[in-house]
Amino acid sequence: MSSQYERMWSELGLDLPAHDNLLKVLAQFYGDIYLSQQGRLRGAEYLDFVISEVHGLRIQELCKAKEEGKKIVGCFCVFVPEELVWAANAICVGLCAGAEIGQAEAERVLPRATCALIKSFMGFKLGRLCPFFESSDLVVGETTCDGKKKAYEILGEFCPVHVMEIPHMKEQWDRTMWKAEVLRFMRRLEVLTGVPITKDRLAAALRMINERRTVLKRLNSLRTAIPTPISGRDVLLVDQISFYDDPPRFTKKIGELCDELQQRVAQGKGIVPPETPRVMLSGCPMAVPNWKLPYVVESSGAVIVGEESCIGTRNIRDLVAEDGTTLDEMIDRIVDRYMKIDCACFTPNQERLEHIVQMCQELKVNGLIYYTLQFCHPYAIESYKVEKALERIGIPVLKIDTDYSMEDVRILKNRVEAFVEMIKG
Ligand code: BJ8
Repeated sequence: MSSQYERMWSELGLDLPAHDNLLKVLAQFYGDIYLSQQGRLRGAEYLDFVISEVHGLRIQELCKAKEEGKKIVGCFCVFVPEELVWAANAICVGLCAGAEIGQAEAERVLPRATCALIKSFMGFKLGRLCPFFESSDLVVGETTCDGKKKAYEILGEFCPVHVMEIPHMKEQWDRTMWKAEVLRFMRRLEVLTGVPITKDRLAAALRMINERRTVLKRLNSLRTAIPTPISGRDVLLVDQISFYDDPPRFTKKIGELCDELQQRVAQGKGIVPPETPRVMLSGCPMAVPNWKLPYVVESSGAVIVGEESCIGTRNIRDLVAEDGTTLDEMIDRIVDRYMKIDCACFTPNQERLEHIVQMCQELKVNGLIYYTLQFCHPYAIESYKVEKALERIGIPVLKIDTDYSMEDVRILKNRVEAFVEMIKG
């Protein structure tokens, strides 16, 4: 891919040697973790293609859109109402935050004891490694956890950043504040693009994003079958790609993959024997190319059947109601939908516990792996309540606290293998 796109990357200002290195690591990872799987669906060719062109064709599309006057808006958090971005005729993209590369750059401005996700996005920006970042006309941050909130102040020295104030409770006052924030974001987008967000434009954007969430819901419902018809790794990849690819194309391709999956389920076929221990992951989001733990789990005799995470069910559980007839009613529907997010940044956060219990029961899991990135206090502290809630329904929990390095893979594998042996019994 390198020579074909080198000019584009250079015009975007990427550090070409460092970027080449990133692509090499990505290709090797992908080969080892994804292409080595047996019995994948034909529809997985779309996933392979998107990943092989993630810094190529997709970026070319973004550059073309920019030439035509469109703006690119980069985001990190599922709290950012992307419907507004599309309604303002801009393109919304998720920014990379799942690789260790760039960490040394990040540690020039951030304390070492910062979570890997924050260090990763800072490293990508400072190291000029990510063409999505370099294409973005605006980066949207949020005041979810303290690490992110303070890191965006620094990031703002290197690119235009808009920070959304996120409520941390769910009282009436919090909703009022959140609606004001949504409206402030809407104005910022209108100034950025010069396109007023109208009722019709917003209705079309709501529909488009609802359709994407609906196809992901279908995928998640099909994978509940026993034997499991698709690997957790592949479903995670689908979730990750949903943040990058063009929404209508993604919805169509994943719809086709679901049709194939449905046939497989009807034939009673699985990618693993029916007695394979079923595991659910819960906790911090796994951004591309953070595939370490899913690989460890699925190469240790278990299969992942659900992800309680933002790159997982949290982002697709709720749709925005499409019954608003005025612009203000539509904004209200957006406000209400996003207030249902149960990120660990909220207090209290009883809904999350209920969702986890419900998922474990519906997916018939044998065990839950609670995943935290080192130095992530919201998710690490909330693990106490999750473990207690699951103890009440007899689901064993394994807690994994790690980062993006590969140094602990052996240790993780030993711990996961022991857990899988235990839940098998
Ligand atoms: S809505 S989960 S995407 S904030 S892992 S940076 S919390 S220290 S990512 Fe998140 Fe939005 Fe919540 Fe979802 Fe901080 Fe923890 Fe790091 Fe985190």
